[in-house]
Amino acid sequence: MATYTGEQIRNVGIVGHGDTGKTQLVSSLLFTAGVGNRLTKTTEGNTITDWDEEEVARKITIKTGLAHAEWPGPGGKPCKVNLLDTPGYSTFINETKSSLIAADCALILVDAVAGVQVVTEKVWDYCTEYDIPRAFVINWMDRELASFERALESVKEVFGRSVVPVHLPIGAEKSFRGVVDLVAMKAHLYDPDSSGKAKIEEIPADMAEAAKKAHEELVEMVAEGDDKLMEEFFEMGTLPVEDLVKGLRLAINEKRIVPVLAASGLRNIGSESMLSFITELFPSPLGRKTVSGSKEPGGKGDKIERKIADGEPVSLFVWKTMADPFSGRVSYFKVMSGVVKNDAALTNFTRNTQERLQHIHVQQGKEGKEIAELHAGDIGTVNKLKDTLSGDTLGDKAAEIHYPPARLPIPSITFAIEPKSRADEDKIGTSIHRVLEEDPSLQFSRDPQTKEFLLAGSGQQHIEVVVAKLHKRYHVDVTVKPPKVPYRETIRGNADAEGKHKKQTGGHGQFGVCRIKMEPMPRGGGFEFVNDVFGGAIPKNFIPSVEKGIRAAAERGYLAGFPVVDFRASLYDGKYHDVDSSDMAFQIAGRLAFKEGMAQAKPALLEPIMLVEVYAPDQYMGDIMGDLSSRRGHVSGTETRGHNVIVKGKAPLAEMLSYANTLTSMTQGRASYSMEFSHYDFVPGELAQKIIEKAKAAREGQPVEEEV
Ligand SMILES: Nc1nc2c(ncn2[C@@H]2O[C@H](COP(=O)(O)OP(=O)(O)OP(=O)(O)O)[C@@H](O)[C@H]2O)c(=O)[nH]1
Ligand SMILES: [Mg+2]
Repeated sequence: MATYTGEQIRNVGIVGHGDTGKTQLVSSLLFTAGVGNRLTKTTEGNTITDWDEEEVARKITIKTGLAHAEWPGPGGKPCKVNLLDTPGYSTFINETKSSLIAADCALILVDAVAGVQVVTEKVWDYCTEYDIPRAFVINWMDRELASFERALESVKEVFGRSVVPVHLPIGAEKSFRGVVDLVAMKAHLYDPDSSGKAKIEEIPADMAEAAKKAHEELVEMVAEGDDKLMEEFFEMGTLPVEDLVKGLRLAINEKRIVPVLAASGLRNIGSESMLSFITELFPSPLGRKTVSGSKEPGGKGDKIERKIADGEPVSLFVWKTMADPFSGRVSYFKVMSGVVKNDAALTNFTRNTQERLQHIHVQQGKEGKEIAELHAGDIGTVNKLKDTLSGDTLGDKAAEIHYPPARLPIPSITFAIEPKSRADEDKIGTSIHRVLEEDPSLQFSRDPQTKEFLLAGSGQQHIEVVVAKLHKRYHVDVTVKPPKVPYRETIRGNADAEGKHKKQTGGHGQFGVCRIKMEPMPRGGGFEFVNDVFGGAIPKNFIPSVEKGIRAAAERGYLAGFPVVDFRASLYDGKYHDVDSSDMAFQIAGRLAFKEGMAQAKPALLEPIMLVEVYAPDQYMGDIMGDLSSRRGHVSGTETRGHNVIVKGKAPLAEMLSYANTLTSMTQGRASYSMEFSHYDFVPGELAQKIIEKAKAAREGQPVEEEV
């Protein structure tokens, strides 16, 4: 395998709404660039990037697939194009967010019929968060009713005036056969046999006028950001191609211009033009010049700006982990600085351990190919690291740095899963942790009350995929129970409570007394413990015991078994005994004080409220709004997008568990929505009572917890 230096690399995130044809486009680009000997298709389940068996079975992308191809770049020099084929379904969009960290530019795919959809806006926001230059691809141009103009209009309406075409489609629907390159002002006409190869010709006469107008618009926008080019433009009324290319490259990198291309991935039309666009106009990883990290983990300590260059100390960021039951852990990393050699010994700064990178690879979908070294900016994989997980930074021991991991929303829906047999129960812990390594947006826990296994993710489908993986890879069978709402408890008032634990058994006794004040804290405040003990009423070493007791009791809940949050407990007095006091005695005292405090402090139930965005044709607006209100929701606003409308609002999760089905039947499947955790709010009184009663009934029959 050849190695490439930073300026020869393009790391392209392929992003967009579900089913806009990302995986198919990646297949076409790879095939056109000479990878593989035929055009693979998602419908046939044989693409390079959707290689996971769940992806093949469901025909959607679940994890980001990585592949690469070589294509000539500036001056005819070979470039390595790393393609990150990301998921587009809302349920799996956290994977997109966490892998986009590795990209330095992104192609946002837009359906030529539907225009901008809910995930289009989401991935745009991710690109903004990571500061990634981007371009749009109006894809599916071969489809019936495809309209470049309409899709472009919807993109412009949402993303503003920096959006400008660099390609115009030649023909549409069945007669879509190529694109006009508005930079070189040539037509690229594609083979009808899906080879992806194009003949370069003069612009067809019937498009000459439109192409000229679009070219002028592009030239003007490029010149606008650059005084020298502006002068040249005014003098000559146009720009020479070389200057236009240079200016456009700069404008894209500075995010002043967001170009628009046209394609049909399935018919393999537009692929050569797109590959050349990527290598000629998209930035290399060096386009960012530096990456920011911190001296200490978690963004703490001094900020460090590290140059993305081969001459710098080695540092890697691990953005993804795959757990293979046979070959073990595969870590996907980006070389942030320096040159990584095969067999390098590096420090994992996040976990403070040493790792040896035996066998570094470049990835072609599922296959890893060994490589001797990878330069700053490139993306690779390595097998069998001991302690390294997604989000970790590795590097030269002498030059510690920590790169920030992706910030993912907390998983919104919790399901109880039940092992089918004793053997399944024994294996569930270890196998699920492997699955969790691959997907940091999942959470696994055990309900302290009911002892149920709880799995939280972003939707039913997310959990189903985990269940299928458990079955196929690890032969663990579980059943999924209906989703649970992660309620919380809190207090609305203050309390002043005493916890007294006194027991005399035989010679040695147990003694501890504590007095605490409890008060509510703002939402999201969690739990705070304050030590206000003066004069040694409780010895120092027992103060953490009280805190531990309160914390444990709060975790178990008071009203209905849900964790108590957003309150402060201040320990201000107590009593002890020289002989009989112990850590355990004060833990119990803490727990008793907490219980008494809860009784006084007006306990209340909290429920998660979700941010909901629905995209639909405008005729459904009334139905969607009415339905949301009937779910105790509030509509905060609506926006129009051509013939579509976005309804934004908030609704309690408890009312939204089956929303996907309702929305599909309400709109004949023409709407999409996204849902994300917003905040916790009080459950209305009557409903709260029902939940509390239900929890009580569920707990009956459970073994009674011992007092110690
Ligand atoms: N007619 C036509 N169909 C296409 C085109 N691109 C993709 N498709 C079809 O659209 C469906 C989805 O294609 P994918 O490539 O899997 O879409 P995706 O964006 O990767 O989907 P997710 O990864 O699940 O978000 C498949 O049935 C494709 O055959 C295209 O350019 N034209
Ligand atoms: Mg896909």
